[in-house]
Amino acid sequence: MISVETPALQLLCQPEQGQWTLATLGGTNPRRVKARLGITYHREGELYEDLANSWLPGEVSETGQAASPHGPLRQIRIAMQPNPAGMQYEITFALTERLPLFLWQLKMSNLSAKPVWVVHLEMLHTSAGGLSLHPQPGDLGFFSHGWQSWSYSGLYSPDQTQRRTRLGPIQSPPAVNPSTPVPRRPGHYSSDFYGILVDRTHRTALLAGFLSQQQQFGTAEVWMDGRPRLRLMASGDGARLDPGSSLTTDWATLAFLDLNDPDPLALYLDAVARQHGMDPTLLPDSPSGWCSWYYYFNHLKAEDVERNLAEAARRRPELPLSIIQIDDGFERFPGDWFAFRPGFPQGVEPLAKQIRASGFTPGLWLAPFIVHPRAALVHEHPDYLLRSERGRPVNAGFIWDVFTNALDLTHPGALEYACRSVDTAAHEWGFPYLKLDFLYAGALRGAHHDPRLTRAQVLRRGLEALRQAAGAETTLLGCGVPLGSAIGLFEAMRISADVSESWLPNYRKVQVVLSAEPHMPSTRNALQNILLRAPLHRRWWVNDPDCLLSREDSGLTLEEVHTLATAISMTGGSVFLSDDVPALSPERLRIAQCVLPPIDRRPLLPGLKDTPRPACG
Ligand code: 9PG
Repeated sequence: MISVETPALQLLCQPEQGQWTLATLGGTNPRRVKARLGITYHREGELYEDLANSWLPGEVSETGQAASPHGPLRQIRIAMQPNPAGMQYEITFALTERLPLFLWQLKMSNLSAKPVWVVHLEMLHTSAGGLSLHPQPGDLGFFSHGWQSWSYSGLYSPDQTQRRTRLGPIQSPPAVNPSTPVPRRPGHYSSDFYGILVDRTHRTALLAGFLSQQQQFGTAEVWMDGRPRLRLMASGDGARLDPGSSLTTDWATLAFLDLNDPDPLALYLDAVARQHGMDPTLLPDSPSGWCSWYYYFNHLKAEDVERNLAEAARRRPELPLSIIQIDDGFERFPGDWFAFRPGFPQGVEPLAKQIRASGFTPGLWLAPFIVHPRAALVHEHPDYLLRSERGRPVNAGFIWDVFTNALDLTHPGALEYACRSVDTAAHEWGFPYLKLDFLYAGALRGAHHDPRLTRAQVLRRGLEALRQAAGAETTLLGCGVPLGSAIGLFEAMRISADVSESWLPNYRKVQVVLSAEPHMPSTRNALQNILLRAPLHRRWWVNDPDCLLSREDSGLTLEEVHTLATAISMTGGSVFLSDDVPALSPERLRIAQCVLPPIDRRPLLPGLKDTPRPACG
């Protein structure tokens, strides 16, 4: 038994039993997690599971102190002898001295002569009865955090079934992490990057997650049928670990939260920012602007941009917008970034000049990782596409009325091509503000050109390359991005599903079946994440709650427009109007004026983590 403690927490390790216990110290309400680890991999066609029972033989353990972005750590490091299969493991447990945070990390080295394929690294599964938030049982809930910008985030009571898409290959590739289980029974929930088990009766909670997502996608899973159980996984994605190579997980973390604290997530969210070397005070102010998408969609023409620009310039004193952002609709097909549609005979460069000359910042949409199947790129560079084991381009979801494909970012030519679109838009066409969309397409499953990387590594490296291509002077808004992968690389981030001209999801005005879809464009779905992800604002980036549709004929009622305007405004993120500005009535213009300029303060949302509300729609 080895132990280490800080004023707030105590960790007990039992290497011979492969078990550890984290307990709170002091206070009237002792809380405890007793857990095990497990690593699963394939070797020569057989499945192995290591670390599940014992961390012996031949371990060397040491306790010590180390520096970290979170201040001094008290550590226990257990370095094991290689096992008979030639796998060697090292486990590092750490308590932060000044904060009540517990961190741990696994390292796996392949010292054998054969490659292995890593399935998953189970960072934690609680032992029977090993999870206690309070001596008396309480009314439990689980906060599930969606994978990417558009994916549903919300709190569940044990009698609810987790919201999921029923549209399989149409919606799952964009919205769902393929390594995160999709629970179908009440009481069983999953969450991406971090999740929170809440005891609403005793106003306490346990957050389980990761401080970064640079190495593996992380998933928290909870069972609340009976005594609660928790599991935390890092996905190996079947990536190959060659002889002589090793892998290390991102830091996993557990934090006991106090729900009476008005800002209970600060402990975790600030630690994640620090882990990425971020200083949130250096983030730009929340911007305001106009976006073409939700009025013109992809029927946009250059003259529509010009008319709205002229109107925005005329109304500038009473309508303080700063960015004029051209969305999807200028390019021939997503993937063909250097060929324009007939509505943009001169491309977008002259528009950037006009926008700048009128005193606004030119913004442009790009989707550098997704490929429309009719793009010329598909024939010019078939090797750039991510393919399945059988050689078929993988499905990136049903978007723009077609099943789309994606680039294989481990192919150097493909990544270079993606970066060239960003570099050209920023440095040749003159757009200092870029909305980079559909970035989840860089994290799909497939037979990658380089099979040694996890999907999280492929995506993070792809995003880092885009950041470098854009240059430090360009402002990047991420959209459709797995959130944990983007921290520290984007100034602004879409944190919700698309708003739409309808409260409920629909396809060509058909609502049946689709109204329960949780991630599809719809004003209700957007509002859910605008509220639930408000605490991320000015911590990980500037939140983008998507656009305000103010016009009379959008299909939203006046009350719905008011609700959207209020949520966008009160949660402090960017404020973008997406109407035909010259056609707005004075009353509807007034709604936009009321929410400008952006408030830019992070709100406190009492009760967010301990009631099922807001349960929009
Ligand atoms: C441009 C749009 C806008 C918008 C983005 C993104 O699930 N879906 O099928 C789906 C389609 C489009 C979409 C989101 C989801 O919208 O969020 O602001 O830029 O692309 O095509």
